[in-house]
Amino acid sequence: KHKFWETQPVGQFKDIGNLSLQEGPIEPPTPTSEVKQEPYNLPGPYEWTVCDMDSDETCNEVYNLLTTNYVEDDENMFRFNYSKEFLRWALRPPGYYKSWHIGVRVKTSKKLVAFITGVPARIRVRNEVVKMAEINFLCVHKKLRSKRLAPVMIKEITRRVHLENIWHAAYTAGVVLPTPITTCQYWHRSLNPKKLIDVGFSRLGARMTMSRTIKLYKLPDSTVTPGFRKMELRDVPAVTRLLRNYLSQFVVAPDFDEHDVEHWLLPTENVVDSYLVDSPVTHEVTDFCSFYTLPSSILGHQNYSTLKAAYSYYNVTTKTPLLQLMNDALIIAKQKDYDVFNALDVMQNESFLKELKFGPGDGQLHYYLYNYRLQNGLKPMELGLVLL
Ligand code: NHW
Ligand code: EN5
Repeated sequence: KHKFWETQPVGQFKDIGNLSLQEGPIEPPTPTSEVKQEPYNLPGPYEWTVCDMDSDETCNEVYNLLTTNYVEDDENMFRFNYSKEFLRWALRPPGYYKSWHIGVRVKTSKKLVAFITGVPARIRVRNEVVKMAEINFLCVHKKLRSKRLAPVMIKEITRRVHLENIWHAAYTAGVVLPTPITTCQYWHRSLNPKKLIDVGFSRLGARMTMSRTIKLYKLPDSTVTPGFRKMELRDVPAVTRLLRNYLSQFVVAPDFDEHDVEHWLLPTENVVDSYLVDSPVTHEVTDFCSFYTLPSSILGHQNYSTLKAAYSYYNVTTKTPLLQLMNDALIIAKQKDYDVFNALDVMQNESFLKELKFGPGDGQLHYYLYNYRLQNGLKPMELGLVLL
């Protein structure tokens, strides 16, 4: 059934529930000198290219490939539209390797037709911090699908990760592969219900009118938590302490240091937004919330071409109720003209989703580890990792 994935060091469906298999690495590392030194062969018409995301021209090519060929919902009404600034942010964290930004071009025309990326991360699994690659943005042009290009691309990025003496990876997908460590549900909070209904993102509920729906999703004009403000550079040490302490309770979570927090959480316009509670009494940072910006193209609509979506990222509370903090995040997103606020049922998100009028979407997100076995699956609430 899975001709490629059956050959890879990942949990296999036949092994589910087999208690004789130990947790941890599936295959041992080898000396990097024994890693295959030449790239895998592509079919004749294609060649490998390293995509230099510092170059505006290359960044444009990657953006155009993804904007026309990346992930769609199951009814092909929406397609992720990661911005160029977002791609630059996502692909250049501390310690990134340019060689992990892999493109495939047509030899004759040099047209970019496929892409896959990795970025380095330290991910804690139970008590062990494991060096991993986070794999994302796997994309094959629509006209080149089902030609088994994806397995070659996955093997090639695996080889380049191994060359850096890294032997594990984390990734997410909307499709089921061997085998998820957990399966998360997408939830959606309408901010601009009229537009969402107009474009087919959501439907008018039973016994609901448009004006009742608009009233249902109304939010205050300004945030309510005293001391709520945007995160600044000077907050990096305090936010790092808060976040490290908070993430320590989850079975799988990133091991963020101050450099990581500066990169991943310091606000970048239209990419990532972070807010915190700076206690008016003690001037301590007690709570923190963040979301990233990922619009979707609306496919074939008369009046609208993009849906502006915020995605819940990392949220930590020590003093403010999580419900109130997230309501303030919704208020900010509404002020900034987002149409919808999305979240997964990871970490403690379940505690606010229903009360803040999020509804379950039709999409799921499966989380995977490469070359690392977890004995039992996790519950989404045991997962402290959000991939972009
Ligand atoms: S998930 C988003 C993936 N991208 C999209 O869905 C965009 C639209 N679709 C496409 O571009 C986030 C194509 O359909 C793709 C497949 C390219 C998806 N992950 O070439 P073939 C990520 O980027 C398997 C993994 O003929 P295609 C995470 C499939 O099961 N495998 O298909 C990426 C089959 O194998 P099987 C996937 O439709 C994580 C084989 O590909 C997959 O033309 C990557 C068929 O290949 C997916 N999303 O192209 C893994 N979708 O065994 C990283 C399909 O079943 C692993 N397949 O026969 C770790 C590596 C690093 C390790 C380091 C130590
Ligand atoms: C890894 N980085 O299916 C990314 N999105 O629910 C790769 N549905 O937006 C993995 N179909 O339910 C990506 N509206 C996997 C996700 C792929 C994209 C995807 C889903 C997630 C989605 C929307 C639109 C559905 C359109 C028709 C959806 C309902 C919203 C409604 C609002 C009011 C309260 C109830 C829910």
